[in-house]
Amino acid sequence: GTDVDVVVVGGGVMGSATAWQLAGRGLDVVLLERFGAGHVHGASHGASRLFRHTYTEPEYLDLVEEAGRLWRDLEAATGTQLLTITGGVTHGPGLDPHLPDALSARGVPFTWLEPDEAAERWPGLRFDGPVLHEPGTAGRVHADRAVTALQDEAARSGASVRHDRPVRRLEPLGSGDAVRVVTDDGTVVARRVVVTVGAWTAGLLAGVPGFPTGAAAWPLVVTQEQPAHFAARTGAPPLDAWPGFVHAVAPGSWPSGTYGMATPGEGIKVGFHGVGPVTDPDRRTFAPEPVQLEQLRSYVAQWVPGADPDALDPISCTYTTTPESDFVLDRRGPVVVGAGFSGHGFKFATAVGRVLADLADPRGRAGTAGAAGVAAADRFALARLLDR
Ligand code: PYC
Repeated sequence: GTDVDVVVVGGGVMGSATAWQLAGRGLDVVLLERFGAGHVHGASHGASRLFRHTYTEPEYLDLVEEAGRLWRDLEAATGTQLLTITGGVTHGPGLDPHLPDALSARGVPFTWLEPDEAAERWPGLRFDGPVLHEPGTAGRVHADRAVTALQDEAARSGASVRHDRPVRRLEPLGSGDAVRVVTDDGTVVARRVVVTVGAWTAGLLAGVPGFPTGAAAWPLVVTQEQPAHFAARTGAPPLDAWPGFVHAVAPGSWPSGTYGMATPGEGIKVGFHGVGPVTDPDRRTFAPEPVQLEQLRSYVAQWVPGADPDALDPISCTYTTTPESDFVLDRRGPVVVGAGFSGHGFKFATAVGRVLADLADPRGRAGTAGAAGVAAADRFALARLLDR
């Protein structure tokens, strides 16, 4: 027999959202997180993440629209503000020329501004060519509050949320319809397991039938990224008047893009997207790489006149990146995997939780991401990553 319906391994935002969805459906769920609440070892800590619709792919547009509705549902259920609309701007020579059509086709409102008009409107920033402004549907997700809200709601629906519980092994049982989850304090047998462990994905799944035996077979690159919080300069616009921003530099040049947003309580977060050194999540130094930090300071000096490049507080987090930056949302046997969020996943977390819950629901027939209702979800299939 089994002890529970589903064990979710990994209590970052993706696992917490999955546990929230599963418990809300009346399933018996255990969420196991290896570190303490609010830890900084993964990719879900800190106060803010960008929320924006600036994608051209229908799969991501579907997901972000659903995620926006679900963030609002979670806010209503918890009485906590989780998504603040500040507007968002995208500029730079790498701005995808297909974006306007993709947004228009969805009815996502946006306007174009000349760079000097935009600089007048947001004097904390400088702009590099025409600026696409998404005024009413972009902003920031309150990241650490969101993780807490998801876990609280999961627990309110009956999930058991356990911190400081590293999972050592997953052992699918002979019948193929249950998994023994081995921890230091014993085992739990579940009908399904959801693995949402970010940088630890290849390690935890090594040797589980249906998955590659060694980390080398997973084209997942784990990097240590190092955005920073910069203090606003005296006279800069108030923090709640800053838009989220993405500066898309030309493809192939370095860095490929820079992003940022004001984060009340922390300052102005600015980071290069996905350029950090490859790391081992168990052997990270958390120390900023000095050349990149210097490049970030000089970026801020040039492009973010409202922030003080000399008053900064570095952040360290991981990215787990797939070859095309597409997520993995799929199931093999009783094991469901959500991985490879490639530094752009947080905004989608509530919808990702819904997809992973569909895949994991032992009463459902959703054996693949496609069946779980993600349009053309081939994009998210494990085979795309592993069987290349
Ligand atoms: O997807 O908007 C994004 C993002 C911002 C920083 C990293 N990714």
